[in-house]
Amino acid sequence: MKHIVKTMIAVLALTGFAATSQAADFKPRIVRFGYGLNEDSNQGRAVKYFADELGKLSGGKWKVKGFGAASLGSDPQMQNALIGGAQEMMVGSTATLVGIVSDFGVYDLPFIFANEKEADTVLDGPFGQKLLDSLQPKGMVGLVYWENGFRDLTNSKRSINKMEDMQGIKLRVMQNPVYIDMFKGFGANAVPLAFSELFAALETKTVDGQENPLTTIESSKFYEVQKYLTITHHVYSPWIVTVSKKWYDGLSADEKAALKKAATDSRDFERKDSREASAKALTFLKQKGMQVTTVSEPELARMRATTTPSVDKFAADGHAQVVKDLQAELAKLRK
Ligand code: KDG
Repeated sequence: MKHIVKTMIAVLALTGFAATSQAADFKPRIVRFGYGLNEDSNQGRAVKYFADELGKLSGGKWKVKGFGAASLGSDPQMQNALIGGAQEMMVGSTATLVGIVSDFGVYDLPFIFANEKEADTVLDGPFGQKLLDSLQPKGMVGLVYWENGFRDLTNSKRSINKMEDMQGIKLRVMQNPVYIDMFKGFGANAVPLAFSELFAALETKTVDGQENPLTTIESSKFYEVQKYLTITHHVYSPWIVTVSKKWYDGLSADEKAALKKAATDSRDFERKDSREASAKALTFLKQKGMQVTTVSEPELARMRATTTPSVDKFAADGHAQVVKDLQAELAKLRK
């Protein structure tokens, strides 16, 4: 009798197991995940984390392949590949999305977020979700935001301690009107250029400087071609993880749930990893010989005052509501 009972328990367990694995509806898939930074960067490490996580959640049926260093193209080129269904996934800057949904320019407004906590709360809350959702009619699905980080200045010509020191500096900026207006307001000669072309432009002195978070300055080895680093934290820059809507619409409910879970888990991993890497980057860059200055609070206040026209121009260009909504979210946080 005992033998029969044991056999029945084994059969039930196996049936139950089989039912569970059949309930999880995953097809074998290859997912091409493109990104712009090097594999050995906060962005590359998070793509690998995401790939490992989704491999586990799909029972090994999904193979996520990371393509770094803009090997699948620049951010705008990858965005078009997702919209056309030629590529499944990418992570890039929200700043390069303004050609698809111009309201994303709100995240480029200078001195908007005071710290990472504010950024996390707004990006992961209803305000950030509304912008993620605005991509769907355009052929992309926004999953989550990762952290690019607070941006600082580097250049090869001189130490920058005040706005006037930027006069005449050919400064590469992202291909985005808010950045162009902001740095023109500081007195620099703003040169919009794709990230994938930036190192070569710095090396050949086509441009004198650029602005990016410390983690990017380190992982992209800008310290090899830039002598001066100025800590300004002038913008908090998000990355955004997106998928092709053409591809996404063909996924099962289980596959969509696993994709979202892996994306959310990778967001939390990436932010922690980025902040740890950022805390170490300044020491590393000093050891690599960069001359570091930090702009004083009074000088930052002067810089902030000159950015008002660029903020007003962005609002006047049909973005008054999104600016108002973001300022309302921040006011709630700061009560
Ligand atoms: O994929 C890399 C870029 O999207 C990102 O690093 C953008 O900060 C950026 C820059 O300066 O282009």
